Amino acid sequence: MESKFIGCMIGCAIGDALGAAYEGCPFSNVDVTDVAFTGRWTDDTHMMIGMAESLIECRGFNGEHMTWTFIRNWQKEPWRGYGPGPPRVFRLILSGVSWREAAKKLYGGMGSFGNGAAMRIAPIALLYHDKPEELREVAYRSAEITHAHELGMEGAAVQAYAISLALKINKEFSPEEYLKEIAYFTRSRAYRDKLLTAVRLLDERNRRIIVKELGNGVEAFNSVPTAIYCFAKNHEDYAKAVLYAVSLRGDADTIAAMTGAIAGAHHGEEGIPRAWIERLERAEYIKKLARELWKLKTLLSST
Ligand code: AR6
Ligand code: MG
Repeated sequence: MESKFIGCMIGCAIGDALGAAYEGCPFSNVDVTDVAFTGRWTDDTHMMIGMAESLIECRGFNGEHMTWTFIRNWQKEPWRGYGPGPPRVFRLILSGVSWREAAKKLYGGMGSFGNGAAMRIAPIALLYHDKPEELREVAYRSAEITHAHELGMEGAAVQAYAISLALKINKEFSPEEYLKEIAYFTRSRAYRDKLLTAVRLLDERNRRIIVKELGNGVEAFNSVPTAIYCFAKNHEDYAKAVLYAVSLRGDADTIAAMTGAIAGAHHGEEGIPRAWIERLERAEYIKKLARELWKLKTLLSST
């Protein structure tokens, strides 16, 4: 299980870094490779790291602490490619708005439904993987810090649940059952419909149809089901799953980060190409956080 914790966090960062070169590229049915892989990751991994740091320091979820950890990390490296929403939330908090209220002020008072809350969720998925209802609640509360729209929050819970299931996959794995189980977990019709559409598309070879039906955008509902689909379709191999996710273009770094977290949770560190890990920025630090989360999980389970 320790290797799966590492695989999940490293897998997320590698997906992010692989996809970064293709973010926003126009759609093409052509395969992608790792030639442009520099190992440099973006906001997805930066926020995942902040989430892990806060969980470890507080021995569990603490919303205020996590908020300030996100803010401090962003202040140190604001150039990581953040979406427009989170920095606006951070500036509001720095100007005196409560961390509980700031995210609700965005997008005309609706809050954000961007995929930013889902892309960073791996550490929460790992720490709460054996308690689905607590996992859902904590995922919502962590999402709300920057993504107060219910579809943004739901994306985080759906991605967290997809990771938690991937940790437990055994030999009788059925991609169809996997997608259906997540579809039954979600409380949102929008996600359920997409996940059931994903079941129907498992054998579809035309990527244009996948993008048209599931989406490849920055909205959580146009990327979380797509990322889960990329894993379900390519579950036998980590590298195949993330490269497939990148090949859908659009919000490639975030979709591949989410696919990578799920595939890494399933295959563990050993399932990820070593050459990629060696080139990954701050890989040792990310591994250290994953190990500490695993230790914390063991400690919490024994008390
Ligand atoms: N109404 C309309 N559009 C919205 C709404 C809304 N309520 N909420 C979000 N959007 P944001 P993120 C659209 O700004 O989720 C980085 O590249 C809007 O177009 O909250 O953290 C990451 O790597 C908005 O700009 O940021 C990810 O790829 C967009 O969704 C991505 O950005 C993103 O929401 C994550 O961004
Ligand atoms: Mg990014």
